[in-house]
Amino acid sequence: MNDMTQPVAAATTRKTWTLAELEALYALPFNDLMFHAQNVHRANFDANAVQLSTLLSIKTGGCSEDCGYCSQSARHDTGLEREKMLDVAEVVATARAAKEAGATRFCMGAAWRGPKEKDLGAVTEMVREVKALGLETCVTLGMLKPGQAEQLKDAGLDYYNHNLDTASEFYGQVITTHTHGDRLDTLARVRDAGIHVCCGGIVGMGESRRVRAGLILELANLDPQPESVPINMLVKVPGTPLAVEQGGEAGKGENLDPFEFVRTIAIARITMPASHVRLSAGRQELGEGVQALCFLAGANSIFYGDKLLTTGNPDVSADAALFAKLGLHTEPVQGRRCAGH
Ligand code: SAM
Ligand code: DTB
Ligand code: SF4
Repeated sequence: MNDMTQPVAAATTRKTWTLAELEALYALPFNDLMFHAQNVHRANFDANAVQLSTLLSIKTGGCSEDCGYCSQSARHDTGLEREKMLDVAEVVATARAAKEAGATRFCMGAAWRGPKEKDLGAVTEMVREVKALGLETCVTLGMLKPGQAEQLKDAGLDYYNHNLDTASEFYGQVITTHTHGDRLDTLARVRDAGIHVCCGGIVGMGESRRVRAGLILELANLDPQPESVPINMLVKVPGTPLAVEQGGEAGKGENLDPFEFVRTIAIARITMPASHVRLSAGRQELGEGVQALCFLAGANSIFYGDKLLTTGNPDVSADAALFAKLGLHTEPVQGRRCAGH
């Protein structure tokens, strides 16, 4: 492990991490871990710049999968109405508003196990039109079949979001309708098609620290590493198994200690030095102080806009106020700082 008191060089070569190294990072005194993460962050990025992505659910609810955290599974009684896919014009209007509000990337999510061919045609049209607005494009559509990633690439897609969600050893306790291996297959298809990979996970699902370390290990050892790494804090949606099982009553389960969340961000930053680490779901619950610690730990991206997919997010004015208080600024498109600058 690096000596935390020494300056850190910008990431030029990759390293394969071990579980023992990640567990050792988790065990560091909090201040030492933060210092280490901040050193890595400053060697690779403008330390005060944050990338803004806006999310839109283009197809909500009725999903065949049984992901234990998800409001959109048809198997969970969350009160969410199944909706049909949004029109292209509605999506483009929302993307235009997101751009005007300051977002640089627009992420379109669909509650599917994977896209059917006819659905993919509509999504490729959305990608083309959103890209034409001058926004980076991202979609998250579930598992892809051979050839589908290429169709998205041809439409100009920049990023595909597909999370590992949790370490392989814990995956079966959260999701049973597809496997961790299925997720890796889709990630390989995305990579092979030349699309940037957005891949992260969720913490706060009752997993152990070892499982959290295992998730970050699996992400960091992807080769190449994902360009974007969303780290979600579980949002406990009443009616989902994970909202109930951890504490009896929905929404009343024991929450992950916020410092453990900040540690996870710091370790993602240290192990994936050139990736954008996104402070994702759960920001409303974390509050301003913990979010500030996350930025100090190396988070340099957020979901920006009043809604995530189906749940709330801090509103745009609250984020503007927080950025002003912290002296943060928005990162322009392609704002990654090159080594040596
Ligand atoms: N159906 C697609 C899939 O599963 O990849 C795309 C949409 S899915 C909602 C995208 C990601 O959102 C999930 O992989 C998960 O990491 C995150 N997510 C969903 N519900 C969440 C919740 N309640 N709390 C935190 N993160 C959540
Ligand atoms: C990701 O990692 N988090 C986003 C995005 N990728 C698609 C979704 C968060 C969803 C939170 C629960 C909801 O709003 O439904
Ligand atoms: Fe469906 Fe995705 Fe939700 Fe799983 S996370 S139930 S695949 S929408």
